[in-house]
Amino acid sequence: MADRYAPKPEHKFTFGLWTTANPGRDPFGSETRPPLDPIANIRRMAEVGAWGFNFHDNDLVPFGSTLAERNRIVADAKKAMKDTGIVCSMATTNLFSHPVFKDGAFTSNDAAVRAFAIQKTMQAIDLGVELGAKIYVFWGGREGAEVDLAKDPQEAIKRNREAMNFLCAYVKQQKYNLVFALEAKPNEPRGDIYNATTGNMLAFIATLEYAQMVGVNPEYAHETMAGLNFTHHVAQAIECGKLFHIDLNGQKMGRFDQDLRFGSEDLKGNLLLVRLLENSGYKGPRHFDAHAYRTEDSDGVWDFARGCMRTYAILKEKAQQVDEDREILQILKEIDRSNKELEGLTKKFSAANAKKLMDTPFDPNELASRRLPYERLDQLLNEVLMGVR
Ligand code: GCO
Ligand code: MN
Ligand code: MN
Repeated sequence: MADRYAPKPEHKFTFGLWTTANPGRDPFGSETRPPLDPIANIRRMAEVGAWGFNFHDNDLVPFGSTLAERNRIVADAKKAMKDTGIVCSMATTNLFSHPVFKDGAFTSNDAAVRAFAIQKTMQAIDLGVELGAKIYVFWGGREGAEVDLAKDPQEAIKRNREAMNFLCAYVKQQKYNLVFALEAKPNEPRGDIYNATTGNMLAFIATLEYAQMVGVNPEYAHETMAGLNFTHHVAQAIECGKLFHIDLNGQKMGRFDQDLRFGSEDLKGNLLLVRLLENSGYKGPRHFDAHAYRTEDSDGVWDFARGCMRTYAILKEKAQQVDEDREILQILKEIDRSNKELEGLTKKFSAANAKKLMDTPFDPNELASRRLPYERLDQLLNEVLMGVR
């Protein structure tokens, strides 16, 4: 029998080259896995059923490579893509590994570092577009501070804005078919990172010169680290037409950035997240920005990758089951207390509506007594999840 949870191209599952190549290094210990060549990585991703891959410039082309080396690697990557059918869905810049970026890239106090960061990003955009990327992610890992006296946070936001405006204009001048997706994170590697949440990013985007080509790339781990509700952030991004990309993974609240296998924590939260993505008509990639446990060997990495995709496919089925469950539907119907007349009054302000509303009598005690059977609703959701419905 065919595996109904097998990954399919229409799932749009993607992995960053850095995710499956993660060698298991952490602040307390060295690598537990050997390096993985990027071209072999691309081929293996295709083999396990990913639709696409993403990369930082230096995941593919090592920092400081010559033009000839770069071109040879690009040719090899294109061949792997052609042979396997995998696409390059997103590209991004590594503006965090080299010591030059130790105090920030676009927000550094040093104008030469800022200019170098923009130059490096222009080159990385060219590289991404050459491989077919349609989305370009900005994650400012070093755009933050430990010593707030050293960098004016307001100035940092302005510098970040200037960089975005410059790079948007570059994309337009080059006539690239590319949009930007900004990824927030509250901290790590910096003590505090500017634009710490997806909500901050949405507000920041509204101040950009080419705001229409800039959206967000929320990451499950990042809002969760901060103790926030990730699904609410994604919903807000969707609601304002700004969900351009998404980083899915697993994370416990209040910890360092764990980047665990998707669904390994908080299955209920992830079920509701998948339901939101699937029901919203979101067409973008489902990117797993995570890595295998440090305890895994090279083969275990692919168990990790398969697990991310399989969990998503299962949760997608469960979400559908939730939406078809008669008892759940009945409760949702019961708590949906729409009222055409009142809604007509409050939808849009007019003097007549305001007057009518002022004259409308309400009985707060009667309203408060209306039943909200959330215990039963949540139990039913749990039972779908536990597989007994
Ligand atoms: C993290 C971040 C990164 C970015 C990546 C792409 O957890 O450290 O999420 O993995 O997503 O650098 O910009
Ligand atoms: Mn992360
Ligand atoms: Mn990420």
